[in-house]
Amino acid sequence: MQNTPIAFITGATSGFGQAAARYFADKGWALVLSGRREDRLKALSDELSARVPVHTATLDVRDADAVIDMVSNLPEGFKAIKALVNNAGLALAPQPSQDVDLTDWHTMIDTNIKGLVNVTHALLPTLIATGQGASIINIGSIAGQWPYRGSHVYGASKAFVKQFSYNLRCDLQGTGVRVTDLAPGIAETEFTLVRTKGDQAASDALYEGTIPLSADDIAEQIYYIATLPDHMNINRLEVMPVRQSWNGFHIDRD
Ligand code: NDP
Ligand code: 8X3
Repeated sequence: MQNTPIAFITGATSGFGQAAARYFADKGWALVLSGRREDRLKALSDELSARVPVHTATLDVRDADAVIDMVSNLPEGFKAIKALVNNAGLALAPQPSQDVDLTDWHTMIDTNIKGLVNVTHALLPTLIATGQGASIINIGSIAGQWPYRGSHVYGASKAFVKQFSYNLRCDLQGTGVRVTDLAPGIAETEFTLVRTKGDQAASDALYEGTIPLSADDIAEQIYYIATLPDHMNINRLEVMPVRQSWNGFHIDRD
């Protein structure tokens, strides 16, 4: 246990976070896993804890006090975090800005921006203490770089993730802690089900007839970033499926 590296993964109840938990467990890492759905955390812990040490905590990343409490009370053996995977996040409201409820914008800001900041702030002292070889892997998105209709606050929140990652790197210069903005394109998870508020047909239609990224594809990239030689930092890694590329500009005509 002494030399077992520990990964702290938010949003481990589904999609990328869950796949990353499995991937890191396969490689022998100890895990601190969080998310709001307790039953899923328990199931994942039951699955993985026979192989590696696992600590789970039901956590809403929007609750700054709860984040501080959880991080301050990590049990012995789970304190020396080596990789923070800031993955918890969501998109809501695929319709244009003018048709979106303000509460949906607030939820994305509170989760994707404030939640990520809450967790990062709580774990920075730990990561700096780990020093050389520690990583913060922030899950951004292609939406943080490329505009498209219906992306509004979601894409803007991921642009925050990108710039925050770069700025953190400046402040962490000399500590050995790496920071990466991992920016995936379309990937089949529960993401679109959440974005459409439970419209399974819309989710199925989005992924139908193409080959999106899988959660396992992204888990592999997360692990790759976390295990690079200590002197290397990938600043931003944008990954799309081959069958996704950019759209053209829209021109309004008479
Ligand atoms: P999923 O919906 O499958 O997983 C999202 C995870 O985030 C869940 O585990 C969920 O857990 C957690 N989460 C959401 N809100 C909160 C919260 N307030 N507090 C704690 N945990 C929360 O989607 P993905 O795996 O696809 O998404 C993971 C990340 O990847 C997100 O940041 C997303 O924006 C990003 N992304 C996704 C892409 C895609 O196409 N799928 C592409 C690019 C980026 P619970 O509900 O149990 O709290
Ligand atoms: C979401 C990626 O391709 O749906 O982060 O815009 S995409």
